[in-house]
Amino acid sequence: MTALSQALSNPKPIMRNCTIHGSRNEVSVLVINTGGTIGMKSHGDGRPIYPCSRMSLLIRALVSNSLQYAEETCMYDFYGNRDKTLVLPAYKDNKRVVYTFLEYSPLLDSSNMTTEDWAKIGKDIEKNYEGYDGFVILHGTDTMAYTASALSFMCDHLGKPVILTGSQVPIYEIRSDGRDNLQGALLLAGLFHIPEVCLYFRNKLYRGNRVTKVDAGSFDAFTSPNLSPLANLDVDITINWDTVWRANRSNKFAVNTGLNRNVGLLRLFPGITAATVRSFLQLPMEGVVLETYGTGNAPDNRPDLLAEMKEATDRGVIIINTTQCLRGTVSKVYATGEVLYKAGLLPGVDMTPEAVLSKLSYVLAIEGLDLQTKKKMMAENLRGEMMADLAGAKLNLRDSRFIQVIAKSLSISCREELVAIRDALTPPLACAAAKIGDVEALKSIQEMGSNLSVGDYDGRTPLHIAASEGHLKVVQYLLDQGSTIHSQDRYGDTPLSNAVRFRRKDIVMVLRKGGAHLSREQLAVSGTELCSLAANGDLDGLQIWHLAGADLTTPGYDGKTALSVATGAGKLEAVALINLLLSARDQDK
Ligand code: ASN
Repeated sequence: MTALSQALSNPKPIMRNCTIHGSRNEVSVLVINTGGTIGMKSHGDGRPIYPCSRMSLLIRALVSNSLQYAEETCMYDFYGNRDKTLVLPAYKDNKRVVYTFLEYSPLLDSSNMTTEDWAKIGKDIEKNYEGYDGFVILHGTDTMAYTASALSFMCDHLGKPVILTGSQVPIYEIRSDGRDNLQGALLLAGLFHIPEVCLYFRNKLYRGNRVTKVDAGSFDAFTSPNLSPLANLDVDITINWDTVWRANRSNKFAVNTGLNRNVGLLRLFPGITAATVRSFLQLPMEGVVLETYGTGNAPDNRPDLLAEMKEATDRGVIIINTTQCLRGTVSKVYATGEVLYKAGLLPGVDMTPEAVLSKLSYVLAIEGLDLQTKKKMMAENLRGEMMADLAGAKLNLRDSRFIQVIAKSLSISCREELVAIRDALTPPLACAAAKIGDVEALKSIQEMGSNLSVGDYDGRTPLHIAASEGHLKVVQYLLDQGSTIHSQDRYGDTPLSNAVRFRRKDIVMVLRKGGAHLSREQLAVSGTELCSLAANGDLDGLQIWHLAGADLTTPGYDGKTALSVATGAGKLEAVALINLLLSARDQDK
């Protein structure tokens, strides 16, 4: 028997300590190895280093401490991939990250990456989305910022961490940064609910569409010039939760692989000719990132250049004005900037060139949109790629009567202390508002700048509580605000498993629409649960498990199915319901 068939026929692995109510001591991360220096090796004879396959086996030798645990516990991942599955030493709360490699062939130096490779990565995340808690993409550093930006736009309604990392020195060499980078990315992807496409490098987690590679020879290869890191991995791990971007969760996660390749980057320089600009803007060009000077300025004494740009924007080419400076934003302070907008360009605010290019590629590929809508999308903040328009959205801690009174009684007036009070007080307040179904209270708490995804002392978030209590409007509001849909409380429960337990059908449906799913551990015990519901003729229970995504044909611990149990127990209504649900499912297929 092969390891794979053995694992599939005897799935004792990482499901062993988990039930729908039980806590999970292991979280799982899929590592997609696309190539890059991190997995390269040297021939030892002066020839260039080359991408080396079977990384999971080679890494085993580097992580023998956790190998023993993997051997003892007979570790496999969901699909029974034993050879490709490894485990990190336990972290806080005794949690371990189990990680499985999916290795591409050929492994690429990232200079060879194309839009097809981005689509492949996106599709693999989509295919494996429900089987893992997070994703790490191993990637070369040279074009990592482009891939991270592109994935951020391709991933719609993302609810789990997708973290790109790599290294400057191969992981098999003695002074490699690869081990730390991989380990940090795994911890973050497995243990923290940061539902973004990110890039982790040298102890810092960045938003993927905010980074740029700035150093070819330093371990500090990346920077995020206009947004502070989402997390710092120093002695302690500090997550800047206020900065984390949360996508709206009213729909399921999906990956858009359509990307328009008729886009380009043009860097302005003194003396550039109108002929160069004209030939660059020729058909089939549809979207251009123009890198201009300072705050987005170009010569206003060159009508020939401006005429070329105007002619192109009139034809429908979208040209975005960005700055050549590493840091800062474009604005209209100078006449030399204003002329560009008169020529039909759009401001790129503080986006990196990598982000604008991939945003153009994504927006231009969306079918059925007119030019105006595409331009509007380019000006909007779609994935946290640009500075938000802060007008009217100021942190109004002092407006909150409640916080004000407490601050006054504690003689507190400085902003830092007010923020500390807010962060200490608002999570339980938000949970209390969710418990009584008070959407208005939640809105005010959010207006104070609070994070509605933070849990109470048991890790129960407002979404867990509203789902348990059956407050549909609160659930919908929280999902619209991007609350974390997959978070688990200390008992391993998610909002969906709470809604199942408390029989909230409407909420199960809304959560499922937003991409919530039972974990593989919960699915593994679902057969036994369904049999017991069938034995009791519990129609409601059967229906709700079905709505939550359980397969009614999953056998229970003794191999019997819910249908055979209901038949044996003479529960005719249950038999009829199961048959009805199964035939409806078959018709949907
Ligand atoms: N050339 C390599 C790549 O981008 C550089 C690296 O990964 N450090 O694949």
